[in-house]
Amino acid sequence: MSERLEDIAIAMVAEGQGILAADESTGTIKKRFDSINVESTEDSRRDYREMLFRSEEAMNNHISGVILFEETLYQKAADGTPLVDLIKAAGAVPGIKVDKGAQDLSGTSIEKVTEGLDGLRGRLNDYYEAGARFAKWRAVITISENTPSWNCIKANAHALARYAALCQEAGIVPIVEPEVLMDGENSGHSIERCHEVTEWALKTQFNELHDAGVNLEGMVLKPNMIVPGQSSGSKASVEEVAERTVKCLKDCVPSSVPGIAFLSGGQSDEEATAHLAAMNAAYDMPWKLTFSYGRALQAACLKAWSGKSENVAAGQAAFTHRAKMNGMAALGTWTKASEAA
Ligand code: 5MM
Repeated sequence: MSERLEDIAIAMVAEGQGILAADESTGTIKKRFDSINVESTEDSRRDYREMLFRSEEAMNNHISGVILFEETLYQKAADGTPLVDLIKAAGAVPGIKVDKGAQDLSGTSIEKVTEGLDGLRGRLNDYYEAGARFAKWRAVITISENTPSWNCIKANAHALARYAALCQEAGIVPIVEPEVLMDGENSGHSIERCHEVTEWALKTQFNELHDAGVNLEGMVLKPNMIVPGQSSGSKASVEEVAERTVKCLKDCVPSSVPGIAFLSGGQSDEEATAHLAAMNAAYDMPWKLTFSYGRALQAACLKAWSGKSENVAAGQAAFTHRAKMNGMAALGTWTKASEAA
């Protein structure tokens, strides 16, 4: 495969394919495993992820890249094959989460800033050696009565831009993920408010990327969709989510960016698929629009597996189904009837 940033970015958003976000940090994977009563150990985490990466139909046909947590990048399958090699053998690009998590932003009570820039240049070189060809850094922006603040938007956009420039210097494609969260207690978190805040965050983001000299053709954007907050009590139609999301992206994202891969952010599996499908079915866009889901690709699989080796085939079938549905959504061919088929 070509080592050019632009070619890697294009491969990450290949036609009808998307990115599997399997980069749950130790605390997050523990929470996921707690929900199925499985102890989170190095081996159980390895077994679970090996099951995903050995899902041949899903990996070969619908998954273009996999975001890994650092531990997984260096882990070996039960038979000694590096997990990274399983991903490469399926024709997918291995990637790595490089941020050190969202920490409290000083001077505010609920806002966060993502840390991890110190020593990043050296870590990126190590990750490249280990086979990673793209990276991910996620910032979180919280909507509440008094937030987000300009300080939060600006600090996160600046850190994301510095991260992206360092990645490109190391030959690694940055996924830039400024996530406007859909959770949180706030009845005023309407779809209009999400639209306004996402537009603010993305416009700031692209200014910062420009200032940092980031090559837009060698990156992938990972944004949230425009949806009402979970606690708002309101529901939006699939058509409204699609229309607002496409409008917001067209207003903010330069056409030189090759692809946009959404996060699912707490939407149900089927909602995340339906929204992506509606956008691709109804709009002409200058970039590829696909998925980079964590929960919406893995929830059914995790449940079907439940930590039992005899359930590996069932877990893989569940993962394959969601990967296939989202692959169709990326092509705009998914309908509700596809789920039953
Ligand atoms: C898989 O979850 C990722 C890691 O989260 P933590 O750092 O909190 O463990 C997460 O960043 C993920 O890559 C994206 O947010 C997309 O995941 P969802 O579940 O929102 O599609």
